[in-house]
Amino acid sequence: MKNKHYRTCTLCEAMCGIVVETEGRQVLHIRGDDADPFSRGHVCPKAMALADLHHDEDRLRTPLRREGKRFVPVDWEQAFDEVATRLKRVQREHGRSAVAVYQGNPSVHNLGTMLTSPLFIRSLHTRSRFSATSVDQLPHMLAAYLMFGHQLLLPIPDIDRTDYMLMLGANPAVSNGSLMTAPGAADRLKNIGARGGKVVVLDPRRSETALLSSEHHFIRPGSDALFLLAFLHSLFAEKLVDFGALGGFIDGAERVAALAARYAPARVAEHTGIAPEVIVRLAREFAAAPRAVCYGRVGVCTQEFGALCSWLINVINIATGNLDREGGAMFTEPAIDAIKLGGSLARGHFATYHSRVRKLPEFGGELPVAALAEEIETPGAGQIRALVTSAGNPVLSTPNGARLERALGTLDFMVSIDFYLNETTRHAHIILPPSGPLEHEHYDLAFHLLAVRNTAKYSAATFPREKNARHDFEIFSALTTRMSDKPLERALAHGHAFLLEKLGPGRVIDLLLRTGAYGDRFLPFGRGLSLKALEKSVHGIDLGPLRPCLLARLPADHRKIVLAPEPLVNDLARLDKLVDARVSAREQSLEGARADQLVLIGRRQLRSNNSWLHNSPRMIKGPARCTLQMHPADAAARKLEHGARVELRSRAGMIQVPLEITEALMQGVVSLPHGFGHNREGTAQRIANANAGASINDVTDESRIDLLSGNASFSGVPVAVSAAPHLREATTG
Ligand SMILES: Nc1nc2c(c(=O)[nH]1)N[C@H]1C(S)=C(S)[C@@H](COP(=O)(O)OP(=O)(O)OC[C@H]3O[C@@H](n4cnc5c(=O)[nH]c(N)nc54)[C@H](O)[C@@H]3O)O[C@H]1N2
Ligand SMILES: Nc1nc2c(c(=O)[nH]1)N[C@H]1C(S)=C(S)[C@@H](COP(=O)(O)OP(=O)(O)OC[C@H]3O[C@@H](n4cnc5c(=O)[nH]c(N)nc54)[C@H](O)[C@@H]3O)O[C@H]1N2
Ligand code: SF4
Ligand SMILES: [Mo]
Repeated sequence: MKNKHYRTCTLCEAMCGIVVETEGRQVLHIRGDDADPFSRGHVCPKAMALADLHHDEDRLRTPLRREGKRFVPVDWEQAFDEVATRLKRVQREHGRSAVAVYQGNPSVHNLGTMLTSPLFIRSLHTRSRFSATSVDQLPHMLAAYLMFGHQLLLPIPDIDRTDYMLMLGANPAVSNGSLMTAPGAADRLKNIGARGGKVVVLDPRRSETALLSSEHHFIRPGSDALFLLAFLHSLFAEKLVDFGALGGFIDGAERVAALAARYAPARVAEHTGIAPEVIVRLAREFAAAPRAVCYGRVGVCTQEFGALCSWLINVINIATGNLDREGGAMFTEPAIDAIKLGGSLARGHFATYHSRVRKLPEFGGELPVAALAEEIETPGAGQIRALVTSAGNPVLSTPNGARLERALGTLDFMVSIDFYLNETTRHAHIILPPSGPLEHEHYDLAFHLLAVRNTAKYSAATFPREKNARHDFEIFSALTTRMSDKPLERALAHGHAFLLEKLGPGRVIDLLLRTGAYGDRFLPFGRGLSLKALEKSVHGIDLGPLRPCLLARLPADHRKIVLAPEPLVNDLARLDKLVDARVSAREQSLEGARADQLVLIGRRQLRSNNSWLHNSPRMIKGPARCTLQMHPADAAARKLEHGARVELRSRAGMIQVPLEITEALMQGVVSLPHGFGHNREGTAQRIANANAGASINDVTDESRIDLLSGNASFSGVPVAVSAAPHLREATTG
């Protein structure tokens, strides 16, 4: 029998409503749900990948245990027991922190994982915690923590009501928006222009978003903090600063004014590649716009001054009265509010301890993943000897993945919770494959918090999980109960597991919805939200546009916005070194370094989801996309031709890729997508293996990070490019 299921796509942050047409266990088709009040029918090509993923014969369906070079199926209980026994053995012999955890990006798109992985991690009592946060949005969270007193108080651009959007290092036309859940972001951007507003994009590449914008400027990779400081300089110098309604709640305005005074547009022009008069004009336009917002994403986070950028973007919004104001950068009031629920525990902390080898700061209890390899390799007390990965592929997604990969091979024990045998999980001794995205219910705990409207939506499972399958939450519960030794912990773990297994995550959502801001509070005829209400409204419920609410959302002991947090102010010295001093060759990345050197940036693609949709026939079809883009002048200087195979070398490593010559790139900059490199022996993703490409993270550098936050710095890696010598194989394989 044919059926229609309404649900939310969980592949990216956009939360598009989809209609999944099924027959038996087959997915016939997936399309956008026109009746979803938030996404209004929008989907991107990736939605269909959910069907491919569901049917993928390479998707693992039973636990695997490595024996020599082979993986053999084992049953679940045996696998759980062995994982617990071996993790405990490592901890007994080498201490609790000898077991590390890495949680990847899909964790936050998985309700069961969100509800159960924290308890599992607690049961490990380890300081060796890592996640994709430190290759992504960590600087924004740090800025929020230092300025607003809570790591989750992330300002969201009010894209539907703004008149002026200044965007740095983001490409929502492809990514569909990030820390800005806005399904159909490209249309929303076009609407800004259509209502007489302006979108200005700063990007070293004329991106798909730049093509939709009113104005685009090339900016040198890693120089955004200088641009933002000069922009602030202009605001102060021209007396355009107006804090608006938040005026009485700001600490440190004079300090920021004094700091900005040091960065005249002329001083930064050479470094940023943006003329002083352009900076001054943009500042004037921004201040004059009735409603304006400055927004920056991955391109400004994953660079050497990521935290400074995140801070300065907030400062610009605040100094022009655009924070917490309609059309500016706003805060959400979600139906299930992690900020309220998490209490003081969720606020975060910073640098309360440091990594063992490089002394990098923790943030919110996690260490920067750029330090994972060295923590495995370096002997001594606290050395990592075992690793749990869940929903992550750090071999392809973290800087110098090749080094990490070598380190993984030396672990005493590794377990991966993942449904693919890929570049990372092939190193595991045990792989625990969870059910697929269509086989479990869903409520977005993370992305309603980051959405441009307040909305709520619940999706029932499209298919029941197969009999012998386990959901992520069942895997975590099984491991937590086995790892919890202390009586109280054990009781808690068993209670938690029992409740979730008996009731399912949906009941937890019900409780949280009903007691939340829009809840029915369990009143018999209450009209508020409950699971039942959401089950009836299969397309989701719109709870209205964002409203000014920051003052009510600030933690009780943090009544003021800290405009000039000490750690950020102090970090300016590091930036100044680059502007003023003669700097060593490696530090010259802002200036393109040596004449033969180029700097590398990434390039997200519409039919790709970080490293893991390349086994979908529909996603990988078409011309090869793992190409190195280069400006014609840079190609001519190296006598390189379009389509030639080139060798890309950095301090960290070397790869070979085909060259694509294009004027879309700033001179001196080259661009390569991430998530490829499926040529590793022993992986089992046939379509991805046949379209392997090379991994950019074999050349990105774990020693180049944002020193303040510890975030990876993928943008601006110095590289040399030359014609590939014939018959030489890529280094990895
Ligand atoms: N199709 C697709 N969608 C995705 C993903 C995917 O892999 N594929 N991934 C999802 C994830 S996990 C995330 S976090 C989001 C990310 O969402 P976005 O941040 O919007 O995506 P990116 O394409 O990484 O955009 C970064 C932009 O920064 C530019 N850039 C690079 N270096 C610099 C620099 O130094 N300064 C400036 N100003 N710009 C720079 C790049 O050219 C690029 O255009 O996308 C999500 N959506
Ligand atoms: N050079 C460079 N590197 C980058 C970036 C960049 O722009 N440039 N972007 C960075 C960013 S923003 C991010 S978020 C990271 C992503 O980094 P990661 O999260 O480490 O990597 P992914 O490629 O997202 O891998 C996700 C894994 O989760 C598995 N998976 C998918 N769904 C589920 C599920 O429901 N349960 C479980 N258990 N497993 C699941 C997939 O099979 C896959 O193996 O990459 C980062 N790396
Ligand atoms: S934009 Fe994101 S949420 Fe929407 S269909 Fe594409 S992958 Fe799914
Ligand atoms: Mo990400």
